[in-house]
Amino acid sequence: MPEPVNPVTFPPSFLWGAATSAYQIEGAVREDGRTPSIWDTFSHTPGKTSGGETGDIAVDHYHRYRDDVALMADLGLTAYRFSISWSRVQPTGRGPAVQVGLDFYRRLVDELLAKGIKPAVTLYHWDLPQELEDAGGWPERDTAHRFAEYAQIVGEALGDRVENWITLNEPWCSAFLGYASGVHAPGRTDPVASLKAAHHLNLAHGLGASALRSVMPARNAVALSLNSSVVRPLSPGNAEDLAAVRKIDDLANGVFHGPILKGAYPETLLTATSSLTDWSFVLDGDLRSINQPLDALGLNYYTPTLVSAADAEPKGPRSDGHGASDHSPWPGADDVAFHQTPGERTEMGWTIDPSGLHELIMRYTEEAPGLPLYITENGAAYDDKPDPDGRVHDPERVAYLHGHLSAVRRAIADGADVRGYYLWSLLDNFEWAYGYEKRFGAVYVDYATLTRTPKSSALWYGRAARTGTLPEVETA
Ligand code: IFM
Repeated sequence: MPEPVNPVTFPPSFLWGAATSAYQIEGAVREDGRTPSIWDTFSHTPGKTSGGETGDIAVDHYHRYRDDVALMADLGLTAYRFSISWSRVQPTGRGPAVQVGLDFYRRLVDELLAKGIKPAVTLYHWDLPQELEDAGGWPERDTAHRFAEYAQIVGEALGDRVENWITLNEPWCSAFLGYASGVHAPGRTDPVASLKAAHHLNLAHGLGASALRSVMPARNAVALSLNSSVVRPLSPGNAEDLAAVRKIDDLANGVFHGPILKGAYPETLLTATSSLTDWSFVLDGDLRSINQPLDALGLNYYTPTLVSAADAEPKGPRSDGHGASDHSPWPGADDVAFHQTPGERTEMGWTIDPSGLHELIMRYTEEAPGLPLYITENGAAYDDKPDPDGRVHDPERVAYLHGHLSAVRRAIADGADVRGYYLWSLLDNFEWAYGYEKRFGAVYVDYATLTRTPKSSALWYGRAARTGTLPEVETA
């Protein structure tokens, strides 16, 4: 008889982490030789972010990192995923490194290790040095080679003390929100450029993974984080809706996991985009470079995507949750309509559905057997406000975390090898085109004073981290 599984207790080695990214929290954008990234340029362009907000100060983590690490340690977190600002380390995106830039990350890592928190480094979380964008950006092949050089520099500097590495975060957003719908930096709206960008991001991942491995101890793990979509049909029995699912699944998932995990782009993707490009930018040997063995895969999950054939429903504004633009982030998919999944939603308008996380984990467990998985992002934005006594009570986020962590636990019981979970996000921060309007943090930040106050979700999550068991959730 198999052992009965305690539904809320996790394996002892499970990592309980939180995640952030450089541009969203660091600030100090003009200090110590850092030059503008595409997000500095974009956020300073009128009309691109809510209220014209920028990451100039963000939550000033660059100066307050010691306190932020102490906060994580007090909560009881065992892991922290952060990203490196390429423009701090290699201001022009090429050439020698700036030691003072690397020193900031060395100090951060040392502080984490001293407090028993395992660091996970993301090399690229959307902030391309502006000079590389001026030279063509991700649609330009050379950017992948520049990324490999940068990966090697960071691997040499931190490879002795950081075991967990992520090359790219959510390359889908970099390629399709950055170059097709234009709601993210650099704000271009060219579908062909977005497909080239996707390929060069894949190439950057492959070349970057090899570069890291050439300079790091073999024990270190190299992964990437995909915002793999769980795509569902409006009418499961309708063949046209199922074709729409195939198309969006290829554009959201297959375009990355095809070459990375299987060494080929899906034939259905090549066909669906054939009126836009013949993919001749994929050169001989690229797929071999991209298809590096991975040590782990990072999955970022927030909400499922619901689609149908476009003529099944009257055409309305696209509701795929990726921001308003007249330009679609889905090249070659004008015949697909997006629908709001029914159910309760977070402040982003994203439907809460933990079953999607379970489905995603089981999909990769089947498609990439033996590959350890991490949930490298999951969380929710709510309109949090301090009570008169200064405490921040966020029971909706506690319920969200409980639901999604329970889904992870169920997947582990179903045979998935999930090694850790990183809550998005440690702190309220700059939510890209939404500016500071959406609060994803487990820790509340007062943007006027930059003081940090752990919300009740942070305390709840800290208890989970310390005990390895999900505490009960308050019911209203
Ligand atoms: O804030 C972002 C993060 O930078 C990437 N993944 C999704 C989060 C919430 O939108």
